Amino acid sequence: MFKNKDDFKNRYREQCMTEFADEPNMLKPSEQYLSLASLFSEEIRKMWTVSRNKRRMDKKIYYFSSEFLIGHILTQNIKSFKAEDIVREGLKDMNILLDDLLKQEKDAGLGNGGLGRLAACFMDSMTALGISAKGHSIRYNHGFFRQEIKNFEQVEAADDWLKNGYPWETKRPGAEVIVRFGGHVDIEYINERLYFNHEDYSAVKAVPYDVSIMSYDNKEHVNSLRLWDAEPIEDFDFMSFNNGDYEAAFKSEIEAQKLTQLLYPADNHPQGRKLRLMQEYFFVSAGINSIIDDYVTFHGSIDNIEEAIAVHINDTHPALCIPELMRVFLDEYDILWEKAWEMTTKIISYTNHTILPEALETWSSELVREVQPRIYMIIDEINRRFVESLVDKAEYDHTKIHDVSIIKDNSVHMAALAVVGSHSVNGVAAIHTDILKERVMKSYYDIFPEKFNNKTNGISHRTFLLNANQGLSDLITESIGDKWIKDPYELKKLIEYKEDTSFKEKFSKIKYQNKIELSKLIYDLTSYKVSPDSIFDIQVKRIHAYKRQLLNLLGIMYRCNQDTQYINNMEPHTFIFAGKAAPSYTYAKSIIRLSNRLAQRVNNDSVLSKKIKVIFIPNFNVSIAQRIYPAADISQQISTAGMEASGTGNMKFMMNGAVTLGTLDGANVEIKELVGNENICIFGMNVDDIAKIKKEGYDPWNVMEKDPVLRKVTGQLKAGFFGGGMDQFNDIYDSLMVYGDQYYILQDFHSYFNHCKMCEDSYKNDRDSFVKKQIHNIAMSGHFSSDRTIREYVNDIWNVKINL
Ligand code: 26Q
Repeated sequence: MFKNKDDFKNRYREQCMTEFADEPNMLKPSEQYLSLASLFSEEIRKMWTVSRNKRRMDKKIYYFSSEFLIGHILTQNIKSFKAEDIVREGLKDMNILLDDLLKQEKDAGLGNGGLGRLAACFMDSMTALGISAKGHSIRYNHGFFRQEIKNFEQVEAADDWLKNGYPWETKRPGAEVIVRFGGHVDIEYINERLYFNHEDYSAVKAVPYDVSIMSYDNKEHVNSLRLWDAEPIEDFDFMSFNNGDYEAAFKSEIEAQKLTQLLYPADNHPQGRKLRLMQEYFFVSAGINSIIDDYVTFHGSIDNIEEAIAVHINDTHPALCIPELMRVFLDEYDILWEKAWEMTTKIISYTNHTILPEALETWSSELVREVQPRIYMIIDEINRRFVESLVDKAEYDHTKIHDVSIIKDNSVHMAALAVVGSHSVNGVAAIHTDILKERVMKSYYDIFPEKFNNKTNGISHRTFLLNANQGLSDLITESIGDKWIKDPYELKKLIEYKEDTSFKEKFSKIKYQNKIELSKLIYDLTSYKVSPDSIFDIQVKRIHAYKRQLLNLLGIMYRCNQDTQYINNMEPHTFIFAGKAAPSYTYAKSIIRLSNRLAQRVNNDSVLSKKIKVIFIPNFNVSIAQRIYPAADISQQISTAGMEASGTGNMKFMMNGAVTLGTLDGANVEIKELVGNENICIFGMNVDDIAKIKKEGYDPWNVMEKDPVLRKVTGQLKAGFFGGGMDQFNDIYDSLMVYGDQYYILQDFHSYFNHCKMCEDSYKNDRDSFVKKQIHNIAMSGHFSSDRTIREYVNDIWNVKINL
């Protein structure tokens, strides 16, 4: 991209002049960043066109997801061009530090957590593997909220990521699409055919913004993420403007803008809001129509489209892709139902991310009809035909048919629609897929066993190892070469370094240095000082009852209630938490308050603070995550067995050399199988134990009353051990002692605590064996690269060839 350092300097200077009319060193850091980003962005645009033209005939993967948590991308883009050294040195000559500029980039926080970040990792891997892929989502004007901690509580602030412009997007007004809402459908019968006319609808203009996606050292291949924004259709109403009705002139604009204004901040606990359903239909309809338009323009007709594209839906949020494809085939291309259905199911595949009953999406039939009546009609007809296909089968009585219906009790069940309307249904970890087949989706599995398959999640090892942990990446490359960047299974070669003293020393030094860096960040963000000589024991993820941050907190409180001798014998231990609570989830917010209160209590106690520190890092996001994983010794993955579909944080920690302390849940099960029992710390009940105890009945009081310390700890939740008065954690206390401890926190407590001790002791007494475990985890982590996951999707579901 740049011939040499001077070439870079000239072009950067020029860019600064064009963007901000001043010399680089006269600009503010945010302006220096924007100039650098624009310089790369322009270069990428050139590659984009080349890449597109080269791959015109490829089968295309369209990945529909209501969330893409891409975070920041400048680092990645610089690396794609292998330009890091030139840029760093060139900027230095101008008295500018590259690292300062990198910090200026705002995270594109267009996602809640796991599901959204998975979509971003998949884009990275598809690009690295040379697959022609396009993501479709929403250009939320406000991404996931910024979390501040004030007076121990979470306070939400709006995320303004677009305020200074986003240099990585390209607006494409030429590709805009009209999306229709509301109205009613008139049916006409002409020449023995039915025609459906959608009348009195309101229309919104969907305008795409394409974000370029590049991957490491593969600048030949640029994919894109198409983010849809909503604009009013009517041109600016000059009449009312001139007549002085200023507000009316902007009204339609205000209405359209509402659609893409915000990302709903609830994961695994959606509320059935009309605007949310409209968002889903908005990006689905815009995306599907733009895909079909492109296809027909290029091929001259709609024929064989089902061979040339794959549309993947990331959970049920984009499940309206199914009726929308049907609508276009039937109403716009006059294709008969049977053929249209065959084409649709061949195109669509679906991933399920949850078994929590409260997280499964359902919408009231009235609402769906109100938002898009033609779409409702099509879902109704899909359901009618599906039910009809079962009626003749002897084993399907009324109850069974009702059980599997897409529409029942006046609501539309999106997971049912997704299963019936796709050719592939996958879970995200082996145990999760088994639970889908055996329990949650058993009645569909009985009907369509051939559709069900597992695709264990993965993470981009480029984002979470290469870019996040420079020290460790350099050590790995120095030891086994750099092939692991393209083939992560190469990491296995590190196994033999477990016996290499010099490697182990270097590894420990790097881990220590990463802990120093994280300590600095913690000091900046919380004003607490922590020691890099202590164990860094970390649980970072969304705050949710089933993830059991409370188990971790009770463990800390349990230690605090031991005698002085116990405390003095402890290995210094820093417990680190981070994660956001959905703004309406009061229990989760109480957990955040408890963490911060406990931090204040412990960190300021003259005895306890010598051995224990508790930290809550505010505003967990991709950038902060990349600084946390590299510094971890222990990774806590302690959900109630059967409830975490997969987890991906567990993989990010493992890849950076942390030992997992976890339950047999989600992908922990597969981590255990890979690294072996001696390199992981597994505790607590498994899925079968939970089923058994559920059946037999469980009384948390029995556990609590047998253990005086635990009794004291639960008492402290009520009596205010933390300052801030009594009763502030009543909801937490009640969840355990009044509402029957649904997540079996007390039942698992002793097993948890003993295993914490074992981890701690192995760190304290046999550091060499602990370091070996860490290295072993890194060596086996290649399997959890999303490159592996994408290869499986490609071979088993999408049926495309990899171009590398
Ligand atoms: C749905 C409707 C209305 C509003 C919001 C939502 C909504 C939004 C986000 C529902 C769920 C989500 C996110 C779910 C999620 O992140 N699930 C996680 O997915 C990961 C990737 O597969 C898994 O590793 C995690 O186990 C799973 O919890």
